[in-house]
Amino acid sequence: MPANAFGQLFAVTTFGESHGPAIGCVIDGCPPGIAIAPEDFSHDLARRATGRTRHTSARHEADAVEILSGVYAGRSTGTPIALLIRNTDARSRDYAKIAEQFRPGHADYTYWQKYGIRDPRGGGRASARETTMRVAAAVIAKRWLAEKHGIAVRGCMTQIGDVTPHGSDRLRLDAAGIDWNVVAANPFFWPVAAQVEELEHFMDALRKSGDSVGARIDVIATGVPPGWGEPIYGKLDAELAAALMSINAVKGVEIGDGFAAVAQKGSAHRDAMTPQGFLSNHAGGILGGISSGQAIRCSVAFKPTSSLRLPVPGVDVHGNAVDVVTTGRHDPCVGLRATPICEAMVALVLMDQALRHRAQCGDVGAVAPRIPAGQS
Ligand code: EPS
Repeated sequence: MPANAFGQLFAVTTFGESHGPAIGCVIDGCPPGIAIAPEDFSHDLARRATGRTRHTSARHEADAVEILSGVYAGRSTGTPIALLIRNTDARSRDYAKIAEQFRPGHADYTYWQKYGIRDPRGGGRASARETTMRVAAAVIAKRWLAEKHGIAVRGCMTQIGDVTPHGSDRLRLDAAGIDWNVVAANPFFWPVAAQVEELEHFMDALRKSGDSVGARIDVIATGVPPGWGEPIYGKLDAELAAALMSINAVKGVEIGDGFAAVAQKGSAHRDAMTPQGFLSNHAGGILGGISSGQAIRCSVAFKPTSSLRLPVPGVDVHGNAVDVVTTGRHDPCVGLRATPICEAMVALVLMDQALRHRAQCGDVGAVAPRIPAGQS
């Protein structure tokens, strides 16, 4: 089965390559009546884009969205919404030298093995450029989730290399404790303002060294009502993990305490319930694959970028040993731009699950007792 589409009732298909004429998406199943204008996409697309700070790739795309269908008089009509963004700053000559080589750590080799052909320009379909359309589609999902349910999906960076936020235990990072104004005000989506200068130096030194580094992004969705998620094979956590894993360079996803749960005792991990609210949130807001009404917490691990100017032993398409050196405009930390992408994938999964819950269980309504979210 082709796999460039995901979601069942809010179904998003993306298309396009990094150096092709355009990238785009088609959203099928969008509820009618949602206000949508081209400028609504600008904020989140700019948060994700390259070329806005010296710490990301210097490629500068305008990322101007053209709405081709599905919107009339500023509102969604319920018909497929097609969005298009033209690529305007692709520099394919950067890839001439490595067009016949496989970059170690990159998808070049596996695409070649699978399809027997690949578009080497900018990594083609394997490029992080594709994530632009996920973020665009999620602008609509975020709006619907906020307006219908008061849901906020927000993320921040919680580790870069071995640097972690001062004064906060990642497992206890809760929505109430994060100053989202601080996150919005620095290019690292970092939750601690006092560390931003340290990160500037860290990134400058990294860029000069020619190397790259990994990162961790946390996403918190607040306001999700209990009941979303479809046991058994459409569990909310399973779909979140799959959606987040589908982002370029992701190597790990945790829900709630994730792998730290291995070392916990059951007496500590279970989230005590009181009529006034949950007393902790080790589960990350999901029990049995269904939202509990608590904040949904996901944590995502990004590997270091593989396109480096530092030489590495590799192989070319003819099977010869070569030294691979990648020049061009690459991100020393792809995780730096990943916060809006992770938010987007969480929002798209929630939107789809919301519509699916409404379709099957819309008549059930609110079931008593409903325990307040409590500790997020
Ligand atoms: C990318 C490599 C670079 C980045 C690109 C992602 O592409 P190019 O070599 O064409 O500049 O700039 O990111 C974007 C263009 C974007 O919009 O995210 C890669 O290999 O993934």
